Amino acid sequence: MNEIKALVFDLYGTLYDVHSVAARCETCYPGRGREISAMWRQKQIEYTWLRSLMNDYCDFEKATEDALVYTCRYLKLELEASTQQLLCNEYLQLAPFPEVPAALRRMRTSGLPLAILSNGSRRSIHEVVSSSGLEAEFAHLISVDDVRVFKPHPSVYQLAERTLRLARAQILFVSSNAWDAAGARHYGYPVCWVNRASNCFEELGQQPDLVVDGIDTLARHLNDLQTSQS
Ligand code: LAC
Repeated sequence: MNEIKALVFDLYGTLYDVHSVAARCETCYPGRGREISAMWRQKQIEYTWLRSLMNDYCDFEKATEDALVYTCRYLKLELEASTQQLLCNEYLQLAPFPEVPAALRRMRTSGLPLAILSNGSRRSIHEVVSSSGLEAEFAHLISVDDVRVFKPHPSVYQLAERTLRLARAQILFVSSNAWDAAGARHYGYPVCWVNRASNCFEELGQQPDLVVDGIDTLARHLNDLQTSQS
């Protein structure tokens, strides 16, 4: 942890709240919003894993759309084309978690380059980050589009190392998705797991180096680390 020269963040669920789409789901399907958004997210992740195993890459928007279609069919809800488009668009305008903007600013002004490494397509990462006004905080927005496979495939984690031109031991990888944190740790990054909901970690033979309850706690931790080194 003492050698950290850059921070690389996961996007969905780590910096941005994917369940902010629940409100929109609720307006389309009253009483079912949370159920739809939870299953939609789970299916979206499953489809990225399955596509990777099948060696049949599609971009994240397509996986997201397919997951919504499946979810509505499973729950026996009619999905009109206009609703499909409305809900999928919501994924391009996710809200950051409340503590994120100030915590990112604090970390960036302390001199550490910040980047995002996400399963999102170039377009979706760019749209989410710019619609929340946080673009200036990041030195790099890195998409799996460049390798056409999804996390936790090692070639995705390698993208950050290459882009930042740093050794993996110098990059702190930050994710609230425990499976992603395990994948990054297996690749060789020091890892911070953002555990907002007091969940248990995955049983994948890896453990995070640091566990925090929010990005603001990570910013404080890094500040303390820098102060103790100076
Ligand atoms: C991402 C997903 C894994 O942003 O949350 O890559």
